[in-house]
Amino acid sequence: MDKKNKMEFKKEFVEKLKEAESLLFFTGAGISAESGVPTFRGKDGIWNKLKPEELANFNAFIKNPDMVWEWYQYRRKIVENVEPNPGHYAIAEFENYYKVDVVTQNVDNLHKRAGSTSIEELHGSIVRNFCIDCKTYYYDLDEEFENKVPKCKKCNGLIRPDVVWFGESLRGDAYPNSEQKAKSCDICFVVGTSAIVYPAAYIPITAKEYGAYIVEINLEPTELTPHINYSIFGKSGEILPEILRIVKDRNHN
Ligand code: BJW
Ligand code: ZN
Repeated sequence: MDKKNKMEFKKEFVEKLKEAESLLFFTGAGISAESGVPTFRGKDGIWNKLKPEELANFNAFIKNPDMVWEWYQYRRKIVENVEPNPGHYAIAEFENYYKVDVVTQNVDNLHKRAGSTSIEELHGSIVRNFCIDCKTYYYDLDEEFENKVPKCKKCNGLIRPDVVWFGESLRGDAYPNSEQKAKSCDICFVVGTSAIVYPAAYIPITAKEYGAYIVEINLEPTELTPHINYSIFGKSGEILPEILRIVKDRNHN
């Protein structure tokens, strides 16, 4: 991009970037949209056609495990066949300049594949599965399980994806760890999320309560927009590399 096409950012934000030592990126499905992973809500969201209550909860799985399994296999295939985009890569590269934490609601593993090293996956990961009875973890399950839910080799229990469904608590320490990171960051970027799912959406609210400067990057306003210090509307895969460029220019000139 030549000089005259450089994006312009609010002065106050550029100053905050200069002073900051730690950045938190709170991300949602929108950051992976430019990789070709569908979002949940909005005009191109997968929940325009499919209802979350029929798929993303434990009762739906027990009622129709093969159908729910098949849906996750379909989505697993999508994420295996796409690549991280410039937004994911920019976040990873910020680690050359700041302490960086990623708190993601995504289950697609793309932050890790892009090279980020500190990642909390609030809603689990589609690359892992576990037995609902004995909790044994399973990773690469054979193609034979495309349309039929696999059974546990140890106890014959049903195997499910290790994602967090509605009504389920977030696993392990993912939430308290994320909350800790929210409390200590200087700038919290809220990227590509409708911010309507809780408790995840408390993360940027907590960051603000603890004094962070909050920057939202989204195609459109969200529930959180009234609480944001600086909203940047556009594609995260274009905006994040431009923000990184400011930091790089400053460090290299
Ligand atoms: C771009 C872009 C580009 C596009 N660039 N931007 C009433 C009030 C409050 C809470 C509740 C309530 N009733 C129930 C609850 C609790 C419930 C909840 O929050 N519900 C609300 C929806 C009302 N929460 C839960 O159940 C959670 N657990 C819980 O509360 O436990 C306690 C408990 C225990 C026991 C009993 C009861 C409670 C668990 C939530 C789990 C969410 N799981 C999912 C599915 C994961 C598995 C899977 O992948 O299938 O997580 S739901 C789905 O939504 C997924 C996402 O992580 C999550 C958030 O979605 P996200 O990422 O924001 O995506 P979208 O599509 O909504 O938005 C995309 C955005 O990107 C848009 O804004 C676009 O504009 C933007 N965009 N392209 C930049 N290129
Ligand atoms: Zn088992």
